[in-house]
Amino acid sequence: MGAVVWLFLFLQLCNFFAGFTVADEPNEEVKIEVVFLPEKCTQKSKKGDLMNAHYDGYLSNGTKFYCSRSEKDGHPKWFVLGVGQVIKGLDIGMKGMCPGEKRKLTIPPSLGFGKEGKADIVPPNATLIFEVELHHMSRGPRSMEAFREMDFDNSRSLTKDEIRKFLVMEDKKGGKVREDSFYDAVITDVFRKSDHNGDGEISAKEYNVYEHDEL
Ligand SMILES: [Ca+2]
Ligand SMILES: [Ca+2]
Repeated sequence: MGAVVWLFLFLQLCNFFAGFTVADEPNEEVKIEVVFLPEKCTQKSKKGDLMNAHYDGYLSNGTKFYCSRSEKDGHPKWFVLGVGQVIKGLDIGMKGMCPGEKRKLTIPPSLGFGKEGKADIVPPNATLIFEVELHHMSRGPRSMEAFREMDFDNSRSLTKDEIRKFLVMEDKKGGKVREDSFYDAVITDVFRKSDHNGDGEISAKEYNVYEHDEL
């Protein structure tokens, strides 16, 4: 459970592809090919899940334009599925996956970077091919269960001290407590992104931004 909260915090630091929006074009679909399916597949990804995955992106001529394995020491990427943190084609194409599964996704321009493309990386109107591998997933990082675990005094809001206490506690369990400056940086970043009214606490409402986002 504590891990989920950590993921929430890391997620705040990791917003790859965030903010790209594309027009809905319902007749264009993501083509999904399952490349590898583990024997055991009891849990399937759904909207709001926290995903930890590798994804390599290619243009249709085979040029690799993105490789999660060569960035950030090759750590798989964290993102929340289905809420626009990645391009729409990935949000759609990575639903219903189980941990360990590999897929090849062919994403039309309208569900990728559209007419504009992306700077010098993806040309306009490009069809994208992604090879994705889901390593791990968990319930959404913004679950209220995670919130309650951090809200030590049950005040329905989180102070910096509560979050710090929680992180240190989790790290103690894991056997490696880090420098104060590390926690300071994480907490500052979390508050910058989540404390919308700037009152120095993260309320339940500020925390759980996805609660009303379900279809
Ligand atoms: Ca509290
Ligand atoms: Ca607040």
